[in-house]
Amino acid sequence: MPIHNADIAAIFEQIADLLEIRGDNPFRIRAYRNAARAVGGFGQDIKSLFDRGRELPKLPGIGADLNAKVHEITATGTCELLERLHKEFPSAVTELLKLPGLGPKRVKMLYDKLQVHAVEELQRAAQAEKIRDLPGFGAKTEEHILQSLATRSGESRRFKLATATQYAEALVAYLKKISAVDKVTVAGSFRRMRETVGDLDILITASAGSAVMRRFCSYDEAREVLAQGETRASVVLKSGLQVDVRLMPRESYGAALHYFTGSKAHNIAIRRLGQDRGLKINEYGVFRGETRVAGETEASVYEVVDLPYIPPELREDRGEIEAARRGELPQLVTLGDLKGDLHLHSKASDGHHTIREMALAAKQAGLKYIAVTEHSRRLTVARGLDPQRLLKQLDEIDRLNQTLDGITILRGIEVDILEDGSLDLPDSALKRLDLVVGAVHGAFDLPRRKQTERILRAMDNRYFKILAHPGGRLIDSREPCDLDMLKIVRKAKRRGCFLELNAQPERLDLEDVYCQMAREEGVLVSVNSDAHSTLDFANLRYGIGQARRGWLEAKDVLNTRGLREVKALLSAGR
Ligand code: DGT
Ligand code: CA
Ligand code: CA
Repeated sequence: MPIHNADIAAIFEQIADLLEIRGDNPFRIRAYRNAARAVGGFGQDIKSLFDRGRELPKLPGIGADLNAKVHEITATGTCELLERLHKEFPSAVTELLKLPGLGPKRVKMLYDKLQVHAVEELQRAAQAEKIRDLPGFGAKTEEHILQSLATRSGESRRFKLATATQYAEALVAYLKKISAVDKVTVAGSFRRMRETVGDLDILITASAGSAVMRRFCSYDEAREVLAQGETRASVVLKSGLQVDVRLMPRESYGAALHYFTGSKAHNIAIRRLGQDRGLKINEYGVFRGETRVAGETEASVYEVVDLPYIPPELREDRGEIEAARRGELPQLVTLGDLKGDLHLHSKASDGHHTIREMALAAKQAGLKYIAVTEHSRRLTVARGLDPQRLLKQLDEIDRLNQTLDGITILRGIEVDILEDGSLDLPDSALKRLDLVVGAVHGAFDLPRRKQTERILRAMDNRYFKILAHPGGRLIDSREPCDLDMLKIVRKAKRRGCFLELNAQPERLDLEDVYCQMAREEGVLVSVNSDAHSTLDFANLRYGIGQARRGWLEAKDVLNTRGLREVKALLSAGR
């Protein structure tokens, strides 16, 4: 039975949610959440590791009991504890948890106080205005609930890029093992590195058609075959992710790759350029009359319309064609350009590893420096640091820097930006640091003017350097704050501050259009992992994907610079 890390993580999350609704021991709940995080972020496929007779390396938060559960899940596809919890609660409760804005705490409240056990009951309760009177809800929340129920019905589900990557990589490996198969590429929004993807569009070349499609459709993770022909097939995976596979002739591969990578808007613009030159461009090639003139490679498609190759991340018809024509396409930043990471956590706040372990993992990931940036005291759930604990940590960092080779640790903080724009720690503590990262962790729904002023005011602090996850959104569960981003970018420019592009898969925040704005205004962006474990450095690739979608070059990214230059930029203006 195929089980991916994401499936194991999802089971642990479900257990945690249901335990929380039940009102179970908070430590136990937290243990399952940590385990979900550790498993979900683990770089190798655990099931295939076990299949090869290997064991899990020591993962944060995975003790003997949880390790046994990981084995149980990979072997049986489920977990006895989850089954028991499912018997305790109606299955519709799990549906409630999927609604944006409804975490287990709120679902528990609805369940206990209003006997809401299903989405339909939720809707009725909201319409009857019963929800607004529950502690911690209010009329606004009630309205949000009704809105999200209304939009939910029409909207099909999208997958976060990092989640889709797990499914895509396993499937590509499976397809490549078929001996008739030659090339396999995932095109579509996945290749453009969009933050979420609707479905996977896979192109292959192979010597024998129908047999390949048969093998694809019998992939053991396929739940449903929607269509199966000689040269194309569509299936829905157990996860709900749809996959379209197309077999293309070798001489059409570049044209097909171009066509199915999209975006549609980009394709239409390119096709129009072809028409101006008397050419027909489609997924089979570029044609003048009946004669094929290009299409074996993607570059050849661009060449016939007198353009240089345009990287997939730029293909959104947002000015890339004009830039290409002028010879002004950006040289997009790559993962290998990153020299450091300026936002991460250790055990001291809500991370899972020691500073030393984080530093060694960063070095392993090819980085030269990191900044340790724990939460500040206001964030009690994350064991935020007060000035005293912070100063103690600085001594620890100094000691580590004396013993570690090939990696330097900067002394930082992720300080809370309070509702009035003041910072959660006094200047006397901040001035001891190499780096102050500021972040909003509450009051996300202030009106635009207030929210913007809050950030601008925080930036007035002379020690403030990087605005972390500027939009504050979580892809599946929280809308971005209402902000005048242009004002913030310009203030950052005046103040010598930087904006973060947070690489956590559910954040990917700065959004691409604001990366482009920062670049145009001359504000550097810092692509940071916000790692809470040694495994999280792997997420930098998604941050880089987003940076590329935002047109960023290495020179536009703060942490592509060497340590000395970064330190100078961080200490300027203090
Ligand atoms: P998604 O799946 O919603 O995340 O987004 P895409 O971009 O992967 O879109 P999808 O899967 O519907 O189609 C894949 C690509 O195929 C798309 O990016 C461009 C191309 N394509 C689809 N329909 C059309 C069309 O009507 N005209 C043109 N020119 N291209 C199309
Ligand atoms: Ca797609
Ligand atoms: Ca598709």
